[in-house]
Amino acid sequence: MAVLLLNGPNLNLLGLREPELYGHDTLADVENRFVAEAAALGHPAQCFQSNHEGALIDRIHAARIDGTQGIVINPGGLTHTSVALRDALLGVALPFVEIHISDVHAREPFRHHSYLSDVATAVVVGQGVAGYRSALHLLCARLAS
Ligand code: CA2
Repeated sequence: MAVLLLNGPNLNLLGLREPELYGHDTLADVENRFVAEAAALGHPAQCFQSNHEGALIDRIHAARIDGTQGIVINPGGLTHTSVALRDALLGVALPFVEIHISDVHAREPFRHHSYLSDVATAVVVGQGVAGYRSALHLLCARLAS
């Protein structure tokens, strides 16, 4: 059962800017660990990052027919704005876990609302990049249930 890691706008800057908020690991570090951890759990994994809402939506649509069984997604700032991303995830009807590196509830009020959380299998916030591993485990538990 293949899993997909999606990262949204600006997450390509991981490890390069704002380490106090997002840590020192790069996106490549996060993706490599995700693929290795997924393999250890018996799941092939693919990773995709884009700064473009439409490209993320296209990748979610492709997941419907490429064997993907579940998605871990950090939608970045689109979390707080995108009905279209919500519609895409609901449209493909794949289970997904939402992850945020920072504690969005301890930040600006506009980060407190997510267009995805109420339809997510689980939401992980504020664990730093270790949250990607937690999100993967939550997704795999859902896939095994
Ligand atoms: O905490 C998270 O993971 C966020 O999804 C990150 C988004 C932010 O808009 C959300 O409210 C919470 C921002 C991603 C920006 O990523 C950067 C990483 C390193 C340096 C600069 C930006």
